[in-house]
Amino acid sequence: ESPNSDGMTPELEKAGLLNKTKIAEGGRKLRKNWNPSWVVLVGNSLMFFKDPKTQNSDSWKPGNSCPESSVDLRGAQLQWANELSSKKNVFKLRTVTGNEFLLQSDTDSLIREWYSTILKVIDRLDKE
Ligand code: I3P
Repeated sequence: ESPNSDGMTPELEKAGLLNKTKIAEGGRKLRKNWNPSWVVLVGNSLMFFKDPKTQNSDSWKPGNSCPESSVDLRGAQLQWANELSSKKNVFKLRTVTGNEFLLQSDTDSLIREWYSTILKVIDRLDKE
């Protein structure tokens, strides 16, 4: 029996380490502060965990440690944003509430996978 067979626990779509900075909160611009973040995509949410060394892909499950922050992907917008940084492989995620994040990885294939996986979730939610 799979751990998700109760139909209550959303499926883990993807997890991994990305560089992250929040650049706006409720539409208000913030100062960049790049940090490595353990990113977990589960159900309709993208979750960010603080300490990559002490986190793993089970961390989002009930009873485990809380994410530093969590983003509802419903109505979110995703776009490549290399013009917003001196780093390569940067995309921007904007929530309906006007929070904006940049996510980045030096590994081309990895950042492309994240981009397409997040986009797939956003598109699925748009159709609901
Ligand atoms: C910022 C820091 C960021 C940089 C940002 C700088 O300086 O160097 O890494 O963003 O550039 O302002 P500080 O540490 O003094 O806040 P990138 O690495 O994404 O280029 P920006 O102001 O042009 O966004």
